[in-house]
Amino acid sequence: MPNGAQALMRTLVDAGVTVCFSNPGTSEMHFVAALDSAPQMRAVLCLFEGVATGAADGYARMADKPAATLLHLGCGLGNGLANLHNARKGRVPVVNIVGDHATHHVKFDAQLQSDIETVARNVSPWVRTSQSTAALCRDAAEAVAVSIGPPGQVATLILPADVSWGDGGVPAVLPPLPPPPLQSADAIDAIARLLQSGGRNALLLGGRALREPALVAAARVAARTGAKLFAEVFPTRVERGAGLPHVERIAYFAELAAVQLAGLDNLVLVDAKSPVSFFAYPGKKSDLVPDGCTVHTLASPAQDVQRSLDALVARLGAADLPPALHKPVRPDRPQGKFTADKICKAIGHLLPERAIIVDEAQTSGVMLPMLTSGAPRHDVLTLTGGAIGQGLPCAVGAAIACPDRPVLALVGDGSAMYTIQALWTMAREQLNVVAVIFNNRSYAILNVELQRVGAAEVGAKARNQLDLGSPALDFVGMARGMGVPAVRATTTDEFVLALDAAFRTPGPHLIDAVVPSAISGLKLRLLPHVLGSLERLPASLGRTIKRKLAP
Ligand SMILES: Cc1ncc(C[n+]2csc(CCOP(=O)(O)OP(=O)(O)O)c2C)c(N)n1
Repeated sequence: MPNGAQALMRTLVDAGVTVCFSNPGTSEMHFVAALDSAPQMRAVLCLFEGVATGAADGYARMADKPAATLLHLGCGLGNGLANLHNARKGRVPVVNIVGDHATHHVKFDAQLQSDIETVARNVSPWVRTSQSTAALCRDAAEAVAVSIGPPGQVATLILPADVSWGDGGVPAVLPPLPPPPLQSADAIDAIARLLQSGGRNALLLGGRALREPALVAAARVAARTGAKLFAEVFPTRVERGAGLPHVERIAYFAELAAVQLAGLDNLVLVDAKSPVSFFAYPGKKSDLVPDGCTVHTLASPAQDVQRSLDALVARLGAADLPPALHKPVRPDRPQGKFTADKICKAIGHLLPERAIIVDEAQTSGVMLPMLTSGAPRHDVLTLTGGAIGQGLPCAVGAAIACPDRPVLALVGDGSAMYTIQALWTMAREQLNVVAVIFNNRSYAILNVELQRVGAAEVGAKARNQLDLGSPALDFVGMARGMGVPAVRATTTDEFVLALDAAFRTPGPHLIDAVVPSAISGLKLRLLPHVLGSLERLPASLGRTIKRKLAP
């Protein structure tokens, strides 16, 4: 008869959960011991819980199934919350196993005792403290099923130590997963009619609608009706590049998003949320849906996205229409002054086939979508919940999910420092990750935000809160100290050579790219014009932006 932990391990593996990103403590020791009873379970040690949770997020985005995390009580879970928040916003399945004190120990309120359920609830709609060894595996199977959804979500199973060590564990099987419902025929019919009505219409694609089959279906709808295709501002995973349909991402800056959406009569949501401004700003609207535009839902996150889109294509008689696809086109090798834009250009120039880009480049990545749109097909994973410190961990998970694909993590220096320990896991697991740190020695985006919120006075003390230059961060030293080969690039040539070499050599690499802030000084004042050059905006729209936003 297995103990609780051994039966739990079996249950997870049988349910398809075969990777566990762990940072354990004493209350999880039986779970740790049980790892050796399950050869199919890969256990990946992470040196901070935020790395474990971000890695589970990245893994599930690419593997299309959940990984487990193993976290130590309320404090360990709390350390992992920011990246669980990103997973929640991205509707990504994650199964947290959080150890707890043995049930008879709780009343003593020992040092690490805390209310774990309360910590979990903010990110995890499904939370359960398993009450007995006999019930444990049924709870675990339910957690996996709930996490898969759709919609994908975070499920948290709290595992008291005595439930884990108790005898009498009974492995359980995953309950049947009912197929997600299709949008009603009436609703699809109504959407087909309005798309053919001749107004200005658009589809807003999110979640699973940004994968190739859904993109192709959406592109057929666009070809038939003239509807525009938008993507959510921070997609969970978008498949893009040469040979795939193009979608314009809604801009982070609400001023620009408003211009993108201006004049729409109908906006059709496909596994996406109606667009809102990232933050509130004095005197500005939070809801980005323009006045006079009606919002419709073709597929909610709980519905079958692909079949709903296919039904719309069939209803429009568009199944045989050729979708508009991106042609293969790469930028030339960059030259001249070393800037963040040159890095994006070098990436467009060199990106290997089937790369996975984890984009936490912040201000430095503004030109990335444009400069990679015709690169060989690739996936982009973005900061779905805006909680920084996600890029390096997410790359760990993506590389474990797809060991045969190159992973490129693009990370701002400020963002990198939240979860820099991820480098150690990359080295230990010998993951094919190239990490590019945009070392602009600043929280540059916050300089922009300082302007945008209309703060009355900006003095030296305020500016100092956004400055990372003193002392300068040595990412080469940090990477080498954790076993990751690293180089510093201070010129465009050095960067291109370093990136090329890193892509050609297996295992992890870090490039500490010392670049000026992409948006500082003059550029800060010219920001609206810089925004105007974003991905594939028609010239007329660019002119409108300049008119509306010029300082
Ligand atoms: C968990 C969390 N803490 C703080 C923030 C606020 N924040 C947003 S961007 C940012 C700075 C990012 O700096 P960096 O990664 O260097 O990119 P840059 O702005 O320089 O392009 C901060 C601190 C956040 N979004 N999430």
